[in-house]
Amino acid sequence: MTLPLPHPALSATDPELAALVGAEEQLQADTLRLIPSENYVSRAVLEASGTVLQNKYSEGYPGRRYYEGQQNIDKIERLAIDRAKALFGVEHANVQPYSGSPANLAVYLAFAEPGDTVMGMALPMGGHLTHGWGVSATGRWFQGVQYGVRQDTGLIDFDEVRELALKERPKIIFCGGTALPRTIDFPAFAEIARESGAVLVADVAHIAGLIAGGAHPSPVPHADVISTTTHKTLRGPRGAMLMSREEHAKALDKAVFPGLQGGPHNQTTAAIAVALHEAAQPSFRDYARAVVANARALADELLARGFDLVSGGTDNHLILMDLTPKDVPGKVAAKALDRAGIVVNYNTVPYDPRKPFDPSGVRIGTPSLTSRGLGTQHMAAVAEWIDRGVTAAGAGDEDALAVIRAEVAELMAAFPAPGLIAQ
Ligand code: DSN
Repeated sequence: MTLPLPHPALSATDPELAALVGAEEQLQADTLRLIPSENYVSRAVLEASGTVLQNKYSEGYPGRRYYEGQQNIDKIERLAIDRAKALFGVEHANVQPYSGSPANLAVYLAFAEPGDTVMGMALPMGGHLTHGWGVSATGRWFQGVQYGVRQDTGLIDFDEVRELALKERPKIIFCGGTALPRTIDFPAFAEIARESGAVLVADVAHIAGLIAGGAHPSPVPHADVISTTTHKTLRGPRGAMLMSREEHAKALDKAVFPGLQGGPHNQTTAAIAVALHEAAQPSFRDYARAVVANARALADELLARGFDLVSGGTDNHLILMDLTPKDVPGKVAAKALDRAGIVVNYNTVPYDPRKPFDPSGVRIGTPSLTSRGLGTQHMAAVAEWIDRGVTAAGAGDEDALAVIRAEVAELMAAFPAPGLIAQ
């Protein structure tokens, strides 16, 4: 099928919007998408998220709704719940959070009171806004105590985390984040949470697909609560889930609804169910392993080209590059790479002397390119393009960026993107 995909009703009703959707389809097809939190969903997931389920209000939970006409919706939500429980091996799953930030807010509502101390990784160290960072509601309404990584290794120092937890006695400890290239040691966090009397929340948004596919250790049974988005490595729609042992089920459910949200987005619930079904297939285990193999190969190729990688490499899907030695600011590099058809995001690195809106680093990852079928044999070319792109960014060489863009488009044309082809 050639792009743009046919959207006959949309094109007839709103050609302006249809053209923009078509342009985005073309962009996603032509570019090398390296943002580690993005992916390509299947056509099945896209179809499920664009159905008449959109039309239905369903406040409450299956069998306990405040609206009638739930004959099908209850079954859909139960299917999503059962599939999440089976895939991750958990006793309880709530599939209603609208996205990762609301899911994490629900955890606060379930286990803490405003003003309580909570602990998480600092945002510039690789954590997430909702883990108690100052500008977030979680840092304004709670006392956010933040841990980081060691400057010399780029790794979490568990002695420091323990010391901080025992001193501050947080109600909640978050582990996980948005720019962590290394395996998260869930047992070590669980021990600290037990010693300090905190609820341990594993925010596995980035690595949920790797966990489901057996390519990263599971937080089960170490974490009290598992929070995740569904659209990153898990390759589902934009949404989120909270999972736990049965003992926390009621508190979490009450926090999501009626505590924080109204009616669940049933079209998203359906698409989550489809994504969980896909993630339970043997081929998804191959995918998860390939994501990690590609990231490791790409990291090696970048190191060979003199790039400075935070923590020296990666164990997962993500690579954080400190471009200070290349003398090119992260934002300048990211914008130049975008012009070269390579989509990344600029990012702070631990102990970054620069500001978050103009930081030293660039964050990349392999979930999307792996979904298109690129393998370790392609990572030298990807690293080479990044290297040439960063050099061109520093030199202001637009011609060089245009050459890279053409080369990238040629390779991507040979690897059609899931969701953008007829299946
Ligand atoms: N925005 C997500 C990411 O890119 O990692 C985290 O919320």
